[in-house]
Amino acid sequence: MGLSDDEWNRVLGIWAKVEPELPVHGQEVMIRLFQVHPETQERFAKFKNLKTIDELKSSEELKKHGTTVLTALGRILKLKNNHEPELKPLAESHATKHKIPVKFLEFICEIIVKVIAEKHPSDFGADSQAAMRKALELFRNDMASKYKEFGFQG
Ligand code: ZNH
Repeated sequence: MGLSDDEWNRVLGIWAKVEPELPVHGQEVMIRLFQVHPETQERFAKFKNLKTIDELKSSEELKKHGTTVLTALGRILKLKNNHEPELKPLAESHATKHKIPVKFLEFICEIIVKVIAEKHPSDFGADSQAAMRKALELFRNDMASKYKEFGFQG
């Protein structure tokens, strides 16, 4: 199910506030993902040995990866319902190379909403949060159907 113009405006409006500090948001999202769902950290050869919160916080690589993830997500969001060309290579690598279950995508999406809500309490009210959840659900659903095309059940 698609989003209305008003919903897309809300999604892209808050994203414009996230963008100037993408690395800070990305780092927080990754650390939170690993802390709340430790099984996700195991999927990263390059991060699974970071044990303590201090190690996670001081890893420049982790910050860089968080930035990569949110940059890719931002590109997809900005394409609204026409994200297929941007989504396809991501679905392919996550299905065939990284093998990341859809459940893990759900985890990270929920954390993204929470991190944005904490960092932008006055700009990300209930309606905007609902719109963002809807956009992320669209992203996940389309990732899941592409996964199947690549032979990964997710
Ligand atoms: Zn991911 C990688 C995005 C989620 C895991 N990723 C990546 C990249 C990007 C991304 C852009 C680079 C390129 C390729 O493709 O490879 N992700 C993303 C996004 C999301 C995600 C947008 C959502 C939102 N991931 C995820 C999750 C997980 C993952 C959830 C798990 C758990 N990734 C991953 C891995 C990798 C990636 C493992 C590889 C890393 C290295 O470098 O090693």
